[in-house]
Amino acid sequence: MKEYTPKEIESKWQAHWDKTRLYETDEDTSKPKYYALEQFPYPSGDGLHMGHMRVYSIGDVVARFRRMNGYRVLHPMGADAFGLPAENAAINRGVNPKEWTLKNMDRFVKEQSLMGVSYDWDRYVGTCLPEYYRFNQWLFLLFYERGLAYRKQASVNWCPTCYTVLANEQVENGKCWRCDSEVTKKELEQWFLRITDYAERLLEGLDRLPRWPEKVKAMQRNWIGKSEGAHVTFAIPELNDEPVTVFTTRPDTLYGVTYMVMAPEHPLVPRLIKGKENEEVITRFIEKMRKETEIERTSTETEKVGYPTGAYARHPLTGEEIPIWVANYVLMDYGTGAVMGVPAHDERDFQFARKYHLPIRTVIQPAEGPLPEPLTEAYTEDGVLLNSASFNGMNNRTAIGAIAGHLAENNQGGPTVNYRLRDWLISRQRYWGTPIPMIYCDRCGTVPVPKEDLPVLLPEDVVFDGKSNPLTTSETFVHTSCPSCGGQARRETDTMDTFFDSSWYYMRYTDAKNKDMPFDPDKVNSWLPVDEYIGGIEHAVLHLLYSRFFTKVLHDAGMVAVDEPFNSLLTQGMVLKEGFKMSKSKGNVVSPLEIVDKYGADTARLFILFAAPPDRDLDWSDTGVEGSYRFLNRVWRLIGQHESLFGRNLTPAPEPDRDARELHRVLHQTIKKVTHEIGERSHFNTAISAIMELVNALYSYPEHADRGTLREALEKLVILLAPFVPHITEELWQIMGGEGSVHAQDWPSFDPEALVLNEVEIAVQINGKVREKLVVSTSASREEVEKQALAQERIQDLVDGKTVRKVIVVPGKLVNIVAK
Ligand code: ANZ
Ligand code: ZN
Repeated sequence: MKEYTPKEIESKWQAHWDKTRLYETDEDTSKPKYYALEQFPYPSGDGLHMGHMRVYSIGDVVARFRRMNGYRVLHPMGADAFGLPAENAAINRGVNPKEWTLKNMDRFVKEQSLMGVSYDWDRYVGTCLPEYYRFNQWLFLLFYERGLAYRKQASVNWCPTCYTVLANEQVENGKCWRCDSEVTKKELEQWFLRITDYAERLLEGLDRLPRWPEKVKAMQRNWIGKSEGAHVTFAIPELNDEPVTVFTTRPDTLYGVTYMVMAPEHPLVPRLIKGKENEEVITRFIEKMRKETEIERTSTETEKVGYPTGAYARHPLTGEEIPIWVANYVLMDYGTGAVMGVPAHDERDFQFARKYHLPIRTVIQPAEGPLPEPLTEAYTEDGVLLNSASFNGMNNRTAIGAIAGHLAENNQGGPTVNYRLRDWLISRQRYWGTPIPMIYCDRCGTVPVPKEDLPVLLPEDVVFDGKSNPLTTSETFVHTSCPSCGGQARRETDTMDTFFDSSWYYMRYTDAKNKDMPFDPDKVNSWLPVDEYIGGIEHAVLHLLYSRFFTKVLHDAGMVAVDEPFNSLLTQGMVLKEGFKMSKSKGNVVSPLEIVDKYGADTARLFILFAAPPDRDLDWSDTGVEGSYRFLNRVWRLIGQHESLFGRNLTPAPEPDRDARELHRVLHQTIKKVTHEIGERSHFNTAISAIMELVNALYSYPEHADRGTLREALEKLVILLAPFVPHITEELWQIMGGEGSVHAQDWPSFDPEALVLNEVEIAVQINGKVREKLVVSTSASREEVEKQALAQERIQDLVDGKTVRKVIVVPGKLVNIVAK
């Protein structure tokens, strides 16, 4: 047989698969469905990196394995193609963002194809294409109709370098997630999606996802940040008893409240300070606070700063009047923007009270006895109530419910739940995104673009100066007519956060060419939920939370039957080189294409899958790559050695010899292991090592043993390897005279009986001396074993002329014949 030439083989089969449409999605609904999905890439200017190669290799094994197991499989690919880099290329190098992106998308498709991944390219989705983004607009209008999209003036996170607004999720330690610039605050009219309406359902749904990593679920729970507590309403006597409500997780400490603190931006503050001593100071303080980020204000290193407003609030239970302060550490957009100060039992309040000489009143003490007076630190543990009127002596945990209940009965508040989750700010002042389909008319106000007028196309007559939103520079775009009154009107110039695009692309794949709707509900329901979603841990909060939110909204709108999109989630580990993440800055990048060029895609895939389980980090190793290449050559030669077996009709012997029976056992043990490791555990590395052992067994199979059994094992070997290394196996399958494509074969099933070790070699002794070896069935009775032993020619010769006095059988070990 000729030599193994991966380059030749791989391009040949890739072209052939394309031509025969081998990976077209099977729509035969009599089969069970399987949706295998890898996160689609952002088509950067650099092409595929090793991380991409790893995800696609994993996804491809999953998809191929399921197809061979009789599933109809959806395995699509696309490009997450809107976003800043295209626009920055436009600003810095004067290139057209659309051309730049389309070129990169093309490059990604080519490079993904070189890996031999089994995508159905007919369902390709590019989010920057009008045929896709028109449905972003369609969905935005659906959210708007359902009261889930709204516009409000908001103090927003602003990146002065990217010149755009960032969602809270995109601010990391006070810095822009993209460019690392210090994020500032800015007041703007912005579009939001009301994700907070879904906070509870987003939380509850996590409990129904047993096949998600615990770590990811914990990150989402933390982000949603549910906190159970109470609202407490105080009255402000000088404002005619106007109510002001605080949120607390500790209503049990209510009798220990000695002051109240409001966020500087709280709407009541200007009225409270009017004409008072601190009016000017506080007004300046408010201005300053508006510019600071949440992180700056709440960091533990930030000094707590406050001012008394000069106004008072009446305590709902004691009637006592307590001073109202403003301070930096109270945030306007958490809870109600106002808190009750309990210095005796809250660390932060204790510091604040010490600094500003506010009274400290103990209302909880340990069961063992009183706390020191004055307190030296806040007592934050559990205990029993004191100084709390009729609640004295009550355990504080019980008091939480009792006091909250008491407040509710008297219309002074009551139990409530608060979430850290904020509404999702989707407005971006950038060009390369989906225009928000809204129109502003002086007469009619905010008017949605009618669905039949979609898409609102991105204009091309724009200026990229890096200083303003390019959309505002297009006269043809900005000026329009009102859909309602026909008068002159202005278009919204904000575009959508690109996370909007990726929140539903996996639904679009199920009906990628639909021109009337984002997708047909029947089609989406025929495939969702995704059975295995493979991607990076960096999307644990943003993308996965937004996608879950979209699915729930579309479920409520009757467009999708499920309300959780991803049944199982596999977060792949990083690709390292010498212990460090591969990165341009570290200079340790290995290019996937170079490896493919040198060894072939099969070697690259095999190495990546063999080197580590998918959720672990993988250390790149050149010797490991060479080892994979050598293994494929070994398989190639193995088939070559036995080429003569394949031209004819050769089946296993009806009564196979012992070596054949052993090979049969090893083969079935391998089938069992590989099936389990891929199908149940996604441990592709251990599946591959099992196959390697089978190859060893095939190499040591003796020449005299049954050829039919060997041939069968070689065929099964090639089938078992097919999901990992699709090209070489297709070539070998053809050489072996296999019918059709190896990738269309049924996955081998294993015979549990074949796994049983059913023969054993025992020693035959005469008077304690080993004289012969004998293979017997493990199920043979003592009598049978004795009979067989005595029937051996050599034994008969040796006992000839003697009398057999006794025969001792030790099952599975030996037969001892006592003869005199
Ligand atoms: C009184 C109290 C007494 C509190 C005590 C705690 C301990 P989590 O668990 O994060 O929800 N708080 C409420 N709104 C706030 C805001 N806008 N800015 C800053 N702090 C705020 O925390 C809830 C607690 O954080 C609330 O319970 C409130 O302080 C404070 F011994 O009320 B607590
Ligand atoms: Zn109008």
